[in-house]
Amino acid sequence: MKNHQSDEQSNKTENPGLTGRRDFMKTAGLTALGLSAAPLIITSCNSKSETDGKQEPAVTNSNGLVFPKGFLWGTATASYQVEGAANEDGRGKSIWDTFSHTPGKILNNDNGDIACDFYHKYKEDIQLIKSLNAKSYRFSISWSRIFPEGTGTPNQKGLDFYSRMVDELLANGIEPFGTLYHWDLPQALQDKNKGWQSKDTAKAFADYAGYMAEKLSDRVKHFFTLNELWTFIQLGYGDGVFAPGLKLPAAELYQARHHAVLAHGLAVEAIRAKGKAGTKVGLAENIKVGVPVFESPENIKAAETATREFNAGYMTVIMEGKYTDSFLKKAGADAPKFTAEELKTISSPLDFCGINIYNPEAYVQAAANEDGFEKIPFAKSHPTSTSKWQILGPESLYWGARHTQKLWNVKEIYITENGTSGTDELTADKKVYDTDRITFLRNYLTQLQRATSEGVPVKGYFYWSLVDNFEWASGYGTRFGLYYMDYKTLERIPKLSVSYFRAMAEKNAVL
Ligand code: PNW
Repeated sequence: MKNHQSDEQSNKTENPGLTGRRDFMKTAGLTALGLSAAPLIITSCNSKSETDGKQEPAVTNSNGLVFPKGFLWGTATASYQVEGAANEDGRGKSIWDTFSHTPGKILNNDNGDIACDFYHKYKEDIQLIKSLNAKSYRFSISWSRIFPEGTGTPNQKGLDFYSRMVDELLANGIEPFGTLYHWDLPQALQDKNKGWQSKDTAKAFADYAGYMAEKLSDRVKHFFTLNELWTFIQLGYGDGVFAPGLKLPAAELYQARHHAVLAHGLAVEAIRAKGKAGTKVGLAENIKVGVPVFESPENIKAAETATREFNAGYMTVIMEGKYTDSFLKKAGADAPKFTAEELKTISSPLDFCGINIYNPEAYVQAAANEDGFEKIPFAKSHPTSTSKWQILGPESLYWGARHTQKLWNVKEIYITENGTSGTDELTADKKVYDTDRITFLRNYLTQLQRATSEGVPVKGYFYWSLVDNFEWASGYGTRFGLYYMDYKTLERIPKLSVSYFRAMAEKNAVL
C-alpha cells in the first residue's frame, strides 16, 4: 500500500510559475479549509490538442498521485438537461416539460425545449468527449422518447436515436454507460398513476428497463436503473421545488420513496431477464456522506454509522434488504407499507454501485447517544460553490467511496457524478478561466486517489458535466460544464478545465 501522507508532505513546494494560485484558492474559499493543492508543473510546449490544433503545454505529473491501470475517465449528462428536440420524432411529454413550462418554477422561466440540442449535435459532442481523453460517457435515456405514454407501443424513432448515439460512441472508442431514469417521468404516468405515488409506475419502469436492455445490451454493458432517488423524491414530491412540484404529507412521501426503491429492484430483475449475458446493473445514488470531523477510530466508526442511517430509505435498504430500526422508529405511523417479498426484490444483488458525490452531508463525531454519532453544524462561513447547497468538502469523495465498500462490501464502485458550478465569465477572446473548477478537481481527485491507493475498488470517475446545461430549477444560469455553452449560438467553448481534465485523463493521475 502506498503512503499517501508522505506523498502529500513531500509535494508542498510552490511552483514559481504559477503566481497568484493562493489568490484563486482564496476565491474558491478552499484555503479556509486548510487544503493543500498539489502543484501543477507546466513544462515545455510541445503537444498538440486534437480538436483546436492550438499548442497546449505538456504537463508533468510530479506528485505520484496515480490511479490504477484501466481507471475509466468520463463525463456525464442527462437527457432532459442536454437533448432539446422536445417535440421531435414522437417524443411524449415528461413531467419536466410540464414543470418548466409552468411560470415561476424555474429561474428565468427557462425550459429544456432546446437545451444544448444534443439530439442533433451528438456527433460534435462525442468529439468533445474524445478530445478530453475520456474513454467513457454516462448518458441517460428519455423514457418518453421510447414510450411516449410511459407504457404501450414503443416509438422506434426514439430508440433509433439512442442506438445511433451508442454506435457513434463505440466507433470513437468511448464506452457507453446508460442511465434509464434521470427524472424525466412520462407525464402520462404522472396523470394516470400520480407518478411515484403508485406501484404501477414502478412496474411500468421495469417493463421499460427490460425493453432497453433487450435493445441495447449488445453494446451497452453498464446500465444504471435510477439516478439520485433521494433528489427526485425529496425535491419533487416532498419540497415541491422539482417536478412534479408536490409537497406530500409524510406518510405519502415515505410510500413514494418506497416505490422508487421498488422500481429499482424490479428493473434489476427485468434487465437480468432481458439483457444479454454479461450485462452489468447498478444504480447512481447521491449517497449522503458522513465525514469524520477528524480521523480518530471513534469518529471514523461514527461516520460509518451515520452514513448508513443517512441513506436508510435508499442505498441502505437497497444494499441490505431492510429498513433500519432507527428509520422505522423515526417514521413511526408514517412508515411505508411493504412486504418481505418486496424487500427481497429491492435488494436484488448488483454488479456495481454508482455514487454521485458533490459535498459532505455532515461532519460527524462519535457521541454517547442512542445513535452513536452526532452531526456537527456547518459554519456559516464554510465555503460553497455558486450552488449554495454545495458545501465544499473534498474528503467526501474519499469517505463516500470507502464507506460504500466497508458498509456494503461493494466490489465495483464508480463515481457517477462529481463536479462544481462557477461563475465562468467568458472573456472577449472567448476564454473561460475557471480556476475554481481546477482547484475543485485537484482537491476532490486527490481524495479519490487516496481511496484507490488504499485499495477501495473505485473503477472510474465521471465529471458532471461535459457541457453547461439545463440545471433543473436553477435553469441555464448555473454552469457545471467543462465546456461553456453559448446558449444563443449553441457554440461549445472549452473552459481552462478542459485542458486540465485532458491532461489528467492522459496521465491517469492527479496533476
Ligand atoms: C444532481 N441538491 O442533482 C443531478 O444528478 C444532476 O442532474 C445535476 O445537474 C447535478 O447533480 C448538479 O446539480 C442535484 O439540491 C440537484 O442537493 C440538487 C441537489 C443535489 C443534486
